[in-house]
Amino acid sequence: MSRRDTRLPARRRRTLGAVVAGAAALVLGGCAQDAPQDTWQPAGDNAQKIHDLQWPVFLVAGVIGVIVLAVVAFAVVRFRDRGQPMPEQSHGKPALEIALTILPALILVGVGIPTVSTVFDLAEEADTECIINVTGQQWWWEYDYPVQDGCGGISAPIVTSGQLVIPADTNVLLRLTSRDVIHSFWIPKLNGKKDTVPGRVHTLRMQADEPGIYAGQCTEFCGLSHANMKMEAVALFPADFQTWVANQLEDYQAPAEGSLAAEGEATFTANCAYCHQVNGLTTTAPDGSVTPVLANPDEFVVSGAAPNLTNLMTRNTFAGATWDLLTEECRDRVWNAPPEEFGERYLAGVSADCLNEVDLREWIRNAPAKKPMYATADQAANSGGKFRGMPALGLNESQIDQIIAYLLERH
Ligand code: HEC
Ligand SMILES: [Cu+2]
Repeated sequence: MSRRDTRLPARRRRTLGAVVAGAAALVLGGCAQDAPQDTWQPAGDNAQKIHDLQWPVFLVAGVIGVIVLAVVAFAVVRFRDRGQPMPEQSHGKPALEIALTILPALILVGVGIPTVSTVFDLAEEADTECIINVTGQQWWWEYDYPVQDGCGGISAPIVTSGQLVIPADTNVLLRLTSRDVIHSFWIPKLNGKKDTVPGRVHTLRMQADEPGIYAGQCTEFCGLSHANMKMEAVALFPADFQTWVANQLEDYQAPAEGSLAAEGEATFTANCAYCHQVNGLTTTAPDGSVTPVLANPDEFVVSGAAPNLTNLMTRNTFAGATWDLLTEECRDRVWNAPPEEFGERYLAGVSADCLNEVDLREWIRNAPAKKPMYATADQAANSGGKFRGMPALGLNESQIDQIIAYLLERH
């Protein structure tokens, strides 16, 4: 066999150069874009600790990777079979072997020490200032705030969903569990991920330097609508957080008699309240006796829970933070608010002008058509008559009008 030129022809070299430059532009362009779930843009202490570990490890591993690939490529090209005689066979080079054992061992120790120390730092709980329980279920997250002196003081339990509201610059400890299958909680800009496992409680620290909204996504495949199981952490200055707590704990205000919202209250009580709790909602019997309306989702939903709809319009999103309660314009005003103004805009909640009525209507009309759920009667029959998610309830449009008027009022 004759020796061939190992260099690529000029034209192919140019093509290869263009491909490499194009790929690099794509990768770099991707990094520069606005990426709400970017681990390379930490926004709190815990994410920062992970970041301080990941970039040097990535750098070292990257350099080693490039060197190894280059050496392999060189060996493949330079020593390829050209019919040359067999090279002289040798057995071992002790100096080289020892060096190539010690060097990686040192690199691994160099990576291992900061890794273990970061793992311990992230597991720290002694400095916790605020505790929130987080429960995953198909396909949304519930947050409940137990009574505590932390978080600036919470005098009665608060239960909400979708958006995890936390005080900024505060060490929050999440206690995570699940009501059905394994899910995983991850707000990339604030910390790493943590699985939520039925029957177990795992803890995860959260701290955000600045007020704002931090997006996340369930990261453990959990069934049909796994991709529609998102969450957002909303950080507020501690004073704004106090206002949020006070808003959540406000007494129930019944809609004005004779209003559309009052009809909505009755329609809601009849069609929704057996799954969804609204704190303070009552019914009055003809004899004048007042009974609290208590949800009993245990009987109807596999997970035994449905989102608490008290003050729904203080949230910006619904159904696993998958749809906005705000129109695009109003949403942008909140998401792009400067940190000093963010609290005020978030606490304004969803007004009638800002309501994204299209998605909410579609949801109430036929939730499974919007978000795939095992929520037909047939499918429920396979789960002991219980739904996984919210079934279609067959309401007519004027009933939906009433319910929306009702949900728009603060209760
Ligand atoms: C059989 C129980 C059940 C009934 C009845 C029911 N829902 Fe739901 N609903 C659910 C479940 C479960 C979810 C969570 C689904 C998800 O996000 O994947 C939900 C989610 C919602 C959400 C989103 C809340 C949030 O914070 O994410 C709204 C709004 C809602 N339902 C409104 C209603 C209204 C209005 C009615 C009555 C017309 C109603 N639901 C009846 C079970 C029910
Ligand atoms: Cu999930």
